[in-house]
Amino acid sequence: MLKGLNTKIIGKRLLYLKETSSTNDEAKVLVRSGEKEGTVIIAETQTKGRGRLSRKWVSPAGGLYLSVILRPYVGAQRLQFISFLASLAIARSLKGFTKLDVNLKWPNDIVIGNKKVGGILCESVKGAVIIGIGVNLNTNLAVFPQNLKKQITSVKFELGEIINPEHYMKRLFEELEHLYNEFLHKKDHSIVNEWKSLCSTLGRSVDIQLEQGKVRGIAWSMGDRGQLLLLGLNGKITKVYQSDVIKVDVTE
Ligand code: BT5
Repeated sequence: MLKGLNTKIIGKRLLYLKETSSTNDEAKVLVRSGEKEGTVIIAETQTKGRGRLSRKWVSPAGGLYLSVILRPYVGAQRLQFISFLASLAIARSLKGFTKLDVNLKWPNDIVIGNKKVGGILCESVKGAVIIGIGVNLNTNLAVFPQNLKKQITSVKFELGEIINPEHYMKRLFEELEHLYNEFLHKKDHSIVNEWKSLCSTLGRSVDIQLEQGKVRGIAWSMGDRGQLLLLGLNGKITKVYQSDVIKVDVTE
């Protein structure tokens, strides 16, 4: 139990693990056995941490790795939006807690400058949604593989000090629950507006890798489902949905 946690559901039940393959996999097992909404599974390290499309999430000690179980009872087409509210909750809580300049890279990266500090992996199982959250909180950058070191950072590195993970999690869960309630009350519009204000991708030139090939243009704005409105070289706007995206490279 987190001391002073001011939520009704999220984080009321916390399961701590020293090590696991992936907290999302643990959450899936719990969902299948009927676990209720709001339960959070946290691990100190993961041996098979996952990102989207089976990419690896490097999960050494010091980072925050957790999965939140939700049962939103909304139509399937709104489920995709949950990753936007989750990334916004991380950005809000990190900014509020550390005063660092935290931004969002479309569609689901939490960044400081142009370096990734956190990511989201949302998965649906049996009508439930599992929000997998990874944040490089007190991680030593030295332990990351060489190829990642240039593109990532940790809160500890940026702040020059360790932050208390329990205090941060309390803030995170409160922001997450607040935004989740807004989502349930169909206030997606205000979530998108705040996302846009923190989105460092907008106004930049991007190369977007889709399954069917690459699209190139300027990240113009976001639509009310979180989709990217891409201004192409031909002057036309294309809607890009996060579920179709393999990779986004900001080129300028
Ligand atoms: C993500 O995927 O960013 C989602 C990450 C979600 C991780 C959490 S941890 C708890 C829960 N349990 C899990 O198994 N997963 C979730 P994606 O957008 O596909 O980004 C993956 C890419 O991020 C990799 O290909 C690397 O380039 C980079 N990466 C890997 N580990 C990283 C780290 N610790 N910090 C920053 N970037 C990392």
